[in-house]
Amino acid sequence: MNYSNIQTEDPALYEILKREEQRQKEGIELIASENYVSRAVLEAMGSVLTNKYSEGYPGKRYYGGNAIVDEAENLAIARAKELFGAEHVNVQPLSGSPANLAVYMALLNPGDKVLGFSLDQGGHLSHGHPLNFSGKLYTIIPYFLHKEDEVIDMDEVEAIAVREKPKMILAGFSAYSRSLDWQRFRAIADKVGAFLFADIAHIAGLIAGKQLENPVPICDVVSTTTHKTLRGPRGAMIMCKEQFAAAINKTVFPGVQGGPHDHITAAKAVAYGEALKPEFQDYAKQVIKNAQALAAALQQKGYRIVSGGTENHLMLVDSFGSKGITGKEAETALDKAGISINKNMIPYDPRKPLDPSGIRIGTPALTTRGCREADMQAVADLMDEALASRTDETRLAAIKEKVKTFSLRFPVPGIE
Ligand code: DSN
Repeated sequence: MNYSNIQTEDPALYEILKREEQRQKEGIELIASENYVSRAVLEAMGSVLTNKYSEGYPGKRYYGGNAIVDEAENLAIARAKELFGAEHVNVQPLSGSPANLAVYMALLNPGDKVLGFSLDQGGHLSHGHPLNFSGKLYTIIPYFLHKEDEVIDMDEVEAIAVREKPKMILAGFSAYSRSLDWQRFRAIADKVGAFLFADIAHIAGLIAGKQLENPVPICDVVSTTTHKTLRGPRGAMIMCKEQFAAAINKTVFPGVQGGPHDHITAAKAVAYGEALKPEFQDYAKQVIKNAQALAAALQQKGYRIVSGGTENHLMLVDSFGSKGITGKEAETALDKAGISINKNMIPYDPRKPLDPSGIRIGTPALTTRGCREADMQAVADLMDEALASRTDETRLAAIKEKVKTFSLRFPVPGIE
């Protein structure tokens, strides 16, 4: 990118930005929650809308001069509604956890019972971890995977819901490679009189791209971040049925946040516009095809993929069970080879979170760069080579050169 003003005025930061650009161009990005935004999204994030304060909502602000900001926010809202068929959208949440906090506050009182997918099996911190607001303020009842097939046990979810009578059921994940049965979640929620809240942060782009079932018409409230498969700026939004609109708006602002980040709202509008184009459906389809090709290639090399495969953009690899390589060892070795992944607990992991048995990988970023199924074989080869050479610094440095050669074949959008 042309950072000419930063180059002149802040050479220290310029040098940092250029090195990060280089890292992004030369590396293989497999972190399942990451992606590369378009140049247009970057431009919106760098726009003059960052200069504005606009607490409140379109047409009802606490600051003057917001007529134009209102148009940007309304554009983002209209596009999100079209993309997901939502009755109401709030595009102001600054990120996923604040969005989820606003949903909890809108629907629940402190102490209320919530059913959430256990973090160590694929859930998210804000779905009830004891150190998170969710676990501290609410009574979290976790549900789990079936030990044999590593798929969420919906009969168990129903049994727990009937026994515990939660006020809210939370369906969503950050490390689960199977589709969620939204209709079954709805039926269970209705049976016990609970709100149904879906967190689709990881899969929003696959839903917008019409490759996975859309839970927005099925659930009461749906939150998502906007920067993962949806390929927008770092941020979030909440979609809900009209009956919850006032409560959601009130808890986002003034409940949880002050002024929205209008430059990010503008970038959300740009990203939603991109996701409405037919090409985005091709992208979403290719993300899943690539994930399945990568899972198959790793399985051929003897790595166990949790639940036996993937139906979305990500997978968990049981590196310790398959090869005796801990998640931390794998992350360190792959990092040295220019391959970014994250260590991750696998279901029923006997090891600890900071050095678990597995790694989580995903294909949204590589797919944005134009990689296809055949390229996934090369990625699996490079990963396997790096993991096998994990104690050999010279080998890892040589593999990093191969990773660079591979990566430079695929341009990063937004970086010329
Ligand atoms: N930190 C995100 C992820 O990597 O899945 C979830 O918020």
